[in-house]
Amino acid sequence: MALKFFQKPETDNSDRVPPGQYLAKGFPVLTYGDTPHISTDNWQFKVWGLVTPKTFSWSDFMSLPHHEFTKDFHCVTRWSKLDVKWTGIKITDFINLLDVDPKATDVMQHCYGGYTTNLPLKDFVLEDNFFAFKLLGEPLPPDHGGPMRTVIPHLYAWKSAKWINGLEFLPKDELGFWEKNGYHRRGDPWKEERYGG
Ligand SMILES: Nc1nc2c(c(=O)[nH]1)N[C@H]1C(S)=C(S)[C@@H](COP(=O)(O)O)O[C@H]1N2
Ligand SMILES: [Mo]
Repeated sequence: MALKFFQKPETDNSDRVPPGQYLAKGFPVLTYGDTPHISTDNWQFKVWGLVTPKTFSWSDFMSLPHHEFTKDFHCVTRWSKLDVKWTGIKITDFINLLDVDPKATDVMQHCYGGYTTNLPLKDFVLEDNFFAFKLLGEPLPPDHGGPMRTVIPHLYAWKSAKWINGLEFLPKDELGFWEKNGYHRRGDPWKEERYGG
């Protein structure tokens, strides 16, 4: 069975690439400002707002179940990357540790370096969303958000917060960094929710 002499037909991924996007070569880095460097020893994660406030350490996070995720990634500047391989912790598993006030409808993700991005809770607390701490089996590189970022695969990648260090639970939507600068408040790549809205 000389299978290696036969090439698989080129896979047609066009149905996985949202309108107006093209496939990037490699995995571009997109950051506004400088890359913070945070060691896992000093890393802290806080929750506040409409939730019982708490601070978590790196080992608190690591004690939650780890999963492999293979997800497509779509940047609003029009590049997409298919099948990015991450290791992470489900956002649903983390949220289960918290005592969130039922009046909370939205969440602001906060990051080392000051970046913020907002989401309705119904877009945030989904089985497919996760905190990523490995990329291709290696510790997540600082440029890609290491030691820890979120990945929200169904929305444009500016919602996937690098160097995340906190969640603020809100009674209504508020705008994060790019959203204040004209990006869409939700950012569904299949509806091309790029700007405004
Ligand atoms: N903290 C922080 N998170 C961020 C950003 C940023 O500038 N700072 N950029 C966002 C944007 S616009 C994109 S496309 C992705 C890029 O992730 P990557 O650099 O790993 O490709 O991160 C998002 N998360
Ligand atoms: Mo982006």
